[in-house]
Amino acid sequence: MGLLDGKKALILGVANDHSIAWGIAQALHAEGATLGFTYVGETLERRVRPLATSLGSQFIEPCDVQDDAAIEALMAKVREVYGSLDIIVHAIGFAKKEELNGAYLNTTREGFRIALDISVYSLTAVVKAAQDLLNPGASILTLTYHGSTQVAQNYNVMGVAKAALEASVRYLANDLGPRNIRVNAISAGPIRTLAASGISGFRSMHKQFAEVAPLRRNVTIEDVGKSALYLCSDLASAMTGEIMYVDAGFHNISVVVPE
Ligand code: NAD
Ligand code: 0WE
Repeated sequence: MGLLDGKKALILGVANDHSIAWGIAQALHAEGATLGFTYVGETLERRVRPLATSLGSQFIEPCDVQDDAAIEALMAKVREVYGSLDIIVHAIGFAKKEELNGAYLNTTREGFRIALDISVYSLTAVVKAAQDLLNPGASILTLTYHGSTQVAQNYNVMGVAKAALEASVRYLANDLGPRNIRVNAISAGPIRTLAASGISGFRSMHKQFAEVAPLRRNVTIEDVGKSALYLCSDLASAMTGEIMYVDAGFHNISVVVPE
């Protein structure tokens, strides 16, 4: 008996086995969920296919969330193969690399548009396209970061995007609540994924995090997977519009006194 026996989940955002979406996929699979995956581009398809197959999934479809037609085509395929959905995991975020360095005030109009389109609007677009497929009791989950509410050096336009994403979670929760569909976000501590590689200063920030966080350690994709399982299951039946921190307690700390 699994917590998610008979549930059908669509996972957006697996790039490789370091991805947060992959940690979540493994946790949902372990409790009996049937999984479908999406990818962008042929390079990532070659990475995602074997991972999906290893969890018994045959649903692996392309979807660039910047493209409404691609989202529509994805949902048409979901309808054809699964008929309905119980879980959507949105683990997608992107800004141009130049925007994640230096002062926020140098953000370009185009850089702002791209970051908010891919990292924020995509959640609304996906939910909108999936609305007729969602079963009562369905759960939608996205990933955010504390740079939404407090300044994180260099996170810049992504911080603004995450603030808008968190607000989107509350509005979507209000829209879908009457159908008993829940929408939540996990705010994860820094994890060394593809999206974190090549960020200047990430290594030292990651190291410092473990020294300051109450649990004195970093967060893993398995940690996020377990919390995601809770939010996606009936255990969280009255939680919606919530931003749940999975950050070893870091966000509650203000001043640090060296030990
Ligand atoms: P990742 O690189 O493994 O995943 C990011 C995913 O976004 C990739 O699979 C990529 O293909 C996808 N993506 C980018 N542009 C896309 C597009 N146009 N269409 C469809 N997919 C697109 O990195 P991750 O760290 O696992 O990121 C997942 C989520 O977690 C992101 O929202 C990120 O902001 C968030 N997050 C990450 C951390 C961290 O420290 N790694 C912390 C908190 C929140
Ligand atoms: O949300 C994220 C990752 C965001 C991200 C990362 C990249 C790197 C490569 C979005 N777009 C891109 N585009 C690229 O070309 N995190 C929470 C991880 C992260 O990213 C940071 C962080 C942290 C933490 C960037 C600057 C400062 C801190």
